[in-house]
Amino acid sequence: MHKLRTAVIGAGFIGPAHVEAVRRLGFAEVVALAEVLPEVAKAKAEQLGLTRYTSNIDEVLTDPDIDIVHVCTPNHLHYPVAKKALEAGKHVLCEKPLAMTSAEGEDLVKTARAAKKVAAVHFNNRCYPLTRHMRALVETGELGEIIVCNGVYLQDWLFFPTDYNWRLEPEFSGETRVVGDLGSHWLDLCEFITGCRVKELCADFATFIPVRQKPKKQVEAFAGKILTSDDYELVPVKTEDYAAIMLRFDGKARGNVTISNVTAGRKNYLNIEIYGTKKAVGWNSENPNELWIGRREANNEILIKDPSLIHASVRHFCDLPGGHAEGFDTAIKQTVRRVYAYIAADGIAKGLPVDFATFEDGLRELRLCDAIVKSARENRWVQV
Ligand code: SOE
Repeated sequence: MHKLRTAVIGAGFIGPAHVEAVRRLGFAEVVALAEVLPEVAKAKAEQLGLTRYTSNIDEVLTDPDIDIVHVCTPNHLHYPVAKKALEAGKHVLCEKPLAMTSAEGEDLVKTARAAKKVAAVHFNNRCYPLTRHMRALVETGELGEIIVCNGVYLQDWLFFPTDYNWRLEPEFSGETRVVGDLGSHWLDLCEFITGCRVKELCADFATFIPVRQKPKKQVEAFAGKILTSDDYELVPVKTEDYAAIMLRFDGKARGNVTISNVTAGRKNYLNIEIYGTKKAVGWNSENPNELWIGRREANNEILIKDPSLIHASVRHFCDLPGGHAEGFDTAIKQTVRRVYAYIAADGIAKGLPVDFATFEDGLRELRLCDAIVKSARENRWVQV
């Protein structure tokens, strides 16, 4: 079989990380990069050593030589690009959130089923060795019955009124900001680890910076921190800087999560703590090679990521021995590897089990986001 051939659409913060992840697999190659602005397409392609680049997205979506399309654009393009790619017979790996609305998400799920193509969503936090270990501890009953799921997803890259990015604009980002961008990760991870499903929730939103100074040139996620330009215009902010959500799951579990990108000092801090009737576990994305294990009757422990120490069933999520840190980029590689292995094995035709987040999982997050927005607007508990 030939190497799988990939086109990456969108070359902002995450697109280059996808390019690198595909290259690390060995059985696939990135053959094209597409980006809306021609000068950005050219500059990014040169940086990444890609010879084929274009600002005509349709040209790569319909190219018969491309097998897989990675959708790494701003959110508003996820739906049209993923849909067109599926209809052109491509497999798709789409960044989260899957779409701008649940209706778009439903249509993408239908389109993927009809196309019989692999349709994956990039929830990379599922693919750290220690988040998989947490899941294995739940599945084997070692935590007991889950009673409390608690956490945060905090960042500070929009802390100043001069910090700006397309994620602040609902036309590009969607109705929510931190909930769709960060909450979707936390909620997906929580349901994935625990197997508990949120059935009701109550949300509180705040926008602490109601007016921002928008730079007159384009700024990527996180990059505004080093911007020196004083060429700004004042714009009102329509989406939330902060959300706090109380959760009731099916079964006994209760939980809460706080999400923000205006919290000083927290760079990209997803923290999740799962408390069971036997013991507890806690993990965070800024220190992903350590897992806290909490007990009542004995000392607490720190488990260091090490293939010889983590659950045997998830050992294959470690590529390196203990003491050799694996991080954000490795989790992306692990996700991409599983999607590509499934494609290479003809997983749909053979009915193989999937080991990555699908468009159905992406739709689940969109529905949770809808319920969260409704709850915050109506100031009440909402059923999912
Ligand atoms: C920006 O908030 C962002 O890049 C998210 O869009 C990603 O999904 C997250 O991994 C890191 O932060």
